[in-house]
Amino acid sequence: MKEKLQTGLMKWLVLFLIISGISVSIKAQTTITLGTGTGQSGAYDPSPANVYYESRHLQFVYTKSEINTAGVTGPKILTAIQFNVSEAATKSHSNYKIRIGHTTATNASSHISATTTEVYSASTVSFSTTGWKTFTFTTPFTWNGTDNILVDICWGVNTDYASTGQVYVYTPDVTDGIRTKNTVTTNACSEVTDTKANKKPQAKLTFNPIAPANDACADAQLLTVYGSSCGGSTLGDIAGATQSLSTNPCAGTANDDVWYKFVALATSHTITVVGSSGFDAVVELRSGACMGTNMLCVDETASNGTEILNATGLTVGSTYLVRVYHYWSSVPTNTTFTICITTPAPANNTCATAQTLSVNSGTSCANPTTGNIAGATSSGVTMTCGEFLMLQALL
Ligand SMILES: [Ca+2]
Ligand SMILES: [Ca+2]
Repeated sequence: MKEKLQTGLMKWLVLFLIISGISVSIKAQTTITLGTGTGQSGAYDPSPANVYYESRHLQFVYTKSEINTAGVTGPKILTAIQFNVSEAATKSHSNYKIRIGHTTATNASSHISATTTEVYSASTVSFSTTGWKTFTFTTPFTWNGTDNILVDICWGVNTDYASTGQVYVYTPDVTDGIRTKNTVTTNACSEVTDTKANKKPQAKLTFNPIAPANDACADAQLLTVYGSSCGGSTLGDIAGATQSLSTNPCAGTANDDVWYKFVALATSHTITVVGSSGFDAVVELRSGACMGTNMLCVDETASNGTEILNATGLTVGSTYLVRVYHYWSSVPTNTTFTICITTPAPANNTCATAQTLSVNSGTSCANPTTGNIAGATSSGVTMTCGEFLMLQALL
């Protein structure tokens, strides 16, 4: 009870620190800014905002190297892109499409024929105000972390044109920073780009972590069940995980749960989860097929604590589910933990607690007793049977 009270107080203290603005966690989502300076793309030159041509097909590249330098390493999910509008466009864009692909090209010196994913499309887009304009992708792009990122934008055919719509570009100019195909009465989206300029748009890219392999119950990771001691903990990570169950019978907010499963070797097992610094683990045991039925929850410690779930009443040979998540809705500074399943010693593990057997009255065993050595440890008796006799025979 006292421990629970302390844990509760600790959680409220952490909540107070968060509300007070004293950050104890960081968002897993990361936004980086690429390019600096006050150079502009030009009234007629290609840019995501310009409306001088009724239709345009643009290509430009953000390199792995510059993304890494800005603090992001892949693989990651690219979820949004922003451009910094320096001069508003006085006409709107029709049928605006943003497509993203992998490329080994480091600039837009040649047309890039990479496979792309259409991440955003809209029948009308307006760059009518200055400042950062955000495009949140309806289909996020999974960046492999090794290639450069091709941004391929097209629109048209617009109903009108004007020599307006500029964005801030890398300053000084980047050689072959952007390329375009310009058309007036036909749509350029599938046209090969044929004109290049040294005006690479500044951008903000937003990345999310890739979901862990065991994010969904159906992909629960099978854990080894050890004997009396842990033969090796499994490292878990909730980075990028999302909520699997709409209702949560345990404490906290399960918006980042990951799943494990194990086959019971005994009627009791001990599940030990140790959270890293900042990680406040909640552990749940569930039975049955996915998502299963709640059997037990444990949340006795706060950040960096050890949670011990004592599972009892298990059926030997049955598969059970274990769900682990961070107590708070925010993403912890460290998203990892370790998990290990061990087996408590059986009741008759020692000579002093030897089990009394029923003696069958006849010559047949009508009333057998089931035994289980899972979790049993050596009682220190000198070996006189089995392997010892086998050794003698070999000698
Ligand atoms: Ca999940
Ligand atoms: Ca906890």
